[in-house]
Amino acid sequence: MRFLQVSDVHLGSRIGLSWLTPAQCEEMIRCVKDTFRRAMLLAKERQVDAVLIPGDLFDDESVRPEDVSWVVSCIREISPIPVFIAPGNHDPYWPGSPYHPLWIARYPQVAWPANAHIFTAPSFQTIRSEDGAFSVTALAHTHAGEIREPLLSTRIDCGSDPVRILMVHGSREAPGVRSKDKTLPFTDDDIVRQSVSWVAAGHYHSAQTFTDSRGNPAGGYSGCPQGRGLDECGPKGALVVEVTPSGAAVEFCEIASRSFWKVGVDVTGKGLPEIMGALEAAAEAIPGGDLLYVQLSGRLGREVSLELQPGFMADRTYAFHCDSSLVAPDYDIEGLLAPQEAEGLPGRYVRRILEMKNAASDEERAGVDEALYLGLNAIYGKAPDAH
Ligand SMILES: [Mn+2]
Repeated sequence: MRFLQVSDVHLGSRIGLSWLTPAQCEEMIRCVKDTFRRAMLLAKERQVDAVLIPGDLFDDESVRPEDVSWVVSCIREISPIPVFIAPGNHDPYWPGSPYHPLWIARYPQVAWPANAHIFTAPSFQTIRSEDGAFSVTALAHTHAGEIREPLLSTRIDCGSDPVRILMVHGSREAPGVRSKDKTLPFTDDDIVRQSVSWVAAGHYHSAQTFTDSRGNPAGGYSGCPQGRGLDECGPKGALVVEVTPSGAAVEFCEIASRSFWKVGVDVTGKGLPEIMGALEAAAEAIPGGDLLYVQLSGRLGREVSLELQPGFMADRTYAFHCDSSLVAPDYDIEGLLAPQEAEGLPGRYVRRILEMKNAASDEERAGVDEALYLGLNAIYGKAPDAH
């Protein structure tokens, strides 16, 4: 059996990033919609037995009816492939939600197709496939608040079909995994306890897979399929999960229309041509048509101007921004030690600080260096973001 797993689309998100133009923000909102359709088309292309959506398909209940219609039409387009939706903490099932009969009554143009199976109960329920080959068990978040109870700490009844899928919109707690908006927490032991074929998890926006005690894939997050900002950088997509009697195999499929990338460049000791070379190399390393944000850091030579040509990188990226707010100016320390500088304030300051540095212990030296630059910044009236 083959499944496509996609979650955390957050359709209807507002995207307002200060480093993008309003038109680029609009385009990224469009990309979120496009990507959902790409996910559905991938499901059709890969001839999956079902699509699994473990939560946060919509960003919140203010989603526009036309956006819900879009989702509905994309799901109808892949009929009869069943699409299982478990509402998450962003799109909980309650009267304000686009899954609810009261909402649908207000917007009769939105009719969920027969192949959409939406979980609506706050406790785990199981839906069996028509042919009895597999079942999907899930619950619906019914409010935007967190679910504190570790509901997976006891074994959930997932029926006895040969292939059993459990969908959960919650926070995996494991060493090195940072939990945002912790809700419905579970551990890897909780996953193993369920004894199901695959746990389709949503809520985290980065793809990750977790394994059972023998190292076999037991479940995973697809992450969000389309990044919406710098906290959602890199390749984004969906999972194609193949379940066989010997276990599950997972494939991450990139489907994002445009990806965000954030790259750091240290300008210390570099001239403008070298800095531009580093920016070009950063753009070279990512697919054309993506969004690149470069964070410059380090000390910039006083003679170097960071003026980039208007439209620089416009042919290689969809959006490009070079952030120099962390760049500090560099100083000609040798020059300030020259005899002709000996009487001036900067010269006297540098000489005195370097005397202190020579007398300092190894641990103190970094602090003395910092004092050197802070003092020179003050003398020259330079803030770190003066460039
Ligand atoms: Mn969530």
